[in-house]
Amino acid sequence: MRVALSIAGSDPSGGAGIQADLKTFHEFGVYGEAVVSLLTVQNTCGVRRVELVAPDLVMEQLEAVLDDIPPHAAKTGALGSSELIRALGRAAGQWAFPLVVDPVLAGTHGQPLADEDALRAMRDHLLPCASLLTPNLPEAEALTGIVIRGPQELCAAAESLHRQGARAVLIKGGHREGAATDVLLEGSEWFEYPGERIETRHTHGTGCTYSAAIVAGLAVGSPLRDAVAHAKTFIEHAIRTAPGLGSGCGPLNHFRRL
Ligand code: PXL
Repeated sequence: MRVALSIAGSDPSGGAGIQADLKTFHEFGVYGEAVVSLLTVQNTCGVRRVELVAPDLVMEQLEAVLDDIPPHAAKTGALGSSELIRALGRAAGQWAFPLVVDPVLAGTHGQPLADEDALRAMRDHLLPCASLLTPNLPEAEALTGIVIRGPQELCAAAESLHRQGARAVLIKGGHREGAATDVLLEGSEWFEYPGERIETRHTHGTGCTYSAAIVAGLAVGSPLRDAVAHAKTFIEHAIRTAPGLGSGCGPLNHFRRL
């Protein structure tokens, strides 16, 4: 049995955060573990409250899991505080399994899930431990200070994040105009994942689900470029067949075939 771990926030509506990650791990046939970093109070219409879990409590959850059922790959999602991010950075330096860092700065409706200090801590302490960093366009801009207007700036941002220590960088095109094409920089190699733009408001948890699908692929030993390709196919299907739940920005279809 292959094992994947998510260190992320809770979304009680089940579409994003650890709930999305666990559903995705399960769908990929991987045993899922989840360490909770923060609690949101939200539904498909918006986030009403965010409560951070004390960093020492998060680290204790993590130690308990790592002592007993170490994962084959892990991811981080919304982490909240700079203190937790620094503690995770110190721990992650020792890990032998790949770590995907999804540098979540905001929820689906733009509600902040990280402040300026957390952004700096992510850049300085967690990014250098990332086997893969998966920013969307606003996150890539915030982490690099580069305004991304086209492919040239997008590549410059990926190179900058790679220079800052991320072994690979996947910049997601969901926030671009036109096609939702993603670009992967792995070492010195570039890969492009073309994607159709799907017109829908049901995109809640897309980033979480995408990075979880990549982690599941890494947990079963797929090369990164293949894990991203499979995850991209999965996420496109999940968006296209979203069940339309809730009266706001609804969740995806986390089932592979339904
Ligand atoms: O998709 C970003 C995200 C991450 N983590 C939690 C969230 C969201 C988006 O709403 O709720 C817990």
